[in-house]
Amino acid sequence: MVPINNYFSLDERVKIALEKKQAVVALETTVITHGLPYPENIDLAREIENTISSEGATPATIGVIQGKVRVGLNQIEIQELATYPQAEKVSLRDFSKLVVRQGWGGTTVAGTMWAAHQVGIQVFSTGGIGGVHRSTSKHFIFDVSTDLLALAQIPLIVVCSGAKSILNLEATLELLETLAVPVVGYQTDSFPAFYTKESGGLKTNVTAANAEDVAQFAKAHWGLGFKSGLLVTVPPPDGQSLQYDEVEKYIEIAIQEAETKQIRGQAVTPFLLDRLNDLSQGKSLQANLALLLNNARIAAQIAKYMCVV
Ligand code: PSU
Ligand code: MN
Repeated sequence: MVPINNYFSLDERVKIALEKKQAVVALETTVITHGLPYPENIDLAREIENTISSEGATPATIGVIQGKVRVGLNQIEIQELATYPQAEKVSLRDFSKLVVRQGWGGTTVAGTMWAAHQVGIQVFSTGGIGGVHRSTSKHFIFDVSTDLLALAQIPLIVVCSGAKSILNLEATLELLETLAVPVVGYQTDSFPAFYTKESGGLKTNVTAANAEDVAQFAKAHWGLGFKSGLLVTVPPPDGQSLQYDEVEKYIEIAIQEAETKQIRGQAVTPFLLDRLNDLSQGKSLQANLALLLNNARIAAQIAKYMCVV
């Protein structure tokens, strides 16, 4: 484990769990600051942590609080972060700026992976990762999430429900292949599109039978000397998947709006997520909550198997 310096603040419960080599699951906070509306985001954060605890693992929600990279935010800190007016979106290149400026921010998948790895956490649960964007401009714009770079470089198991089809999912999967990131389908070989169990025939590169199987893939991957992460994709739970056509309609509207308003850079994903929440009038939110809880439960089980030597 990397020794913690002053830039980090490690919660005592998380520290003890890591020292005792117990299961810990990292959680991101961009979903709180830039992904979901308030106050649903706060309630959800609490429920996710409870789910992980009830599986016998320790949750470690990660964010930047007044210039400190905090691993294991408590409920008060999560509330403060969710309501902090200038909370930033923190990916890999943003940490140093926030540390120096004493800023506050929600960590993206990439940011959370990196902070989790610094303290020795191996498993991370989220909803959807960033990836290769569909074009939001008539001009060519090359918008690829740092999440993919992080998956290529940081040895962590990332449990998610694929990615929202606001992205070009086929290009995202191709790039994951190029970057040599194993994409492990949880009890399926279909790559999920967040709201839907399938994504027009896109496939994972291996199927895991259960949490123990996932842990074995990770141990083998790292035991062989590879340094990349593993992406574990869990389909949204039954009864929670939305109609593909309906979601597609909303996404096309949202992308069109992003183009008209010339939304660029870091603002693209939060803009699209926000419009999707509005256009689906809460339906997408319901599905979002259900899969986040489901992914957290499975991540906790995987984390427990990672502790078995
Ligand atoms: N996709 C979602 N919900 C999210 C995100 C993506 O369905 O909340 C967030 C995650 O934190 C992810 C980030 O890491 O957006 C990706 O942003 P970008 O595309 O700017 O890298
Ligand atoms: Mn981007």
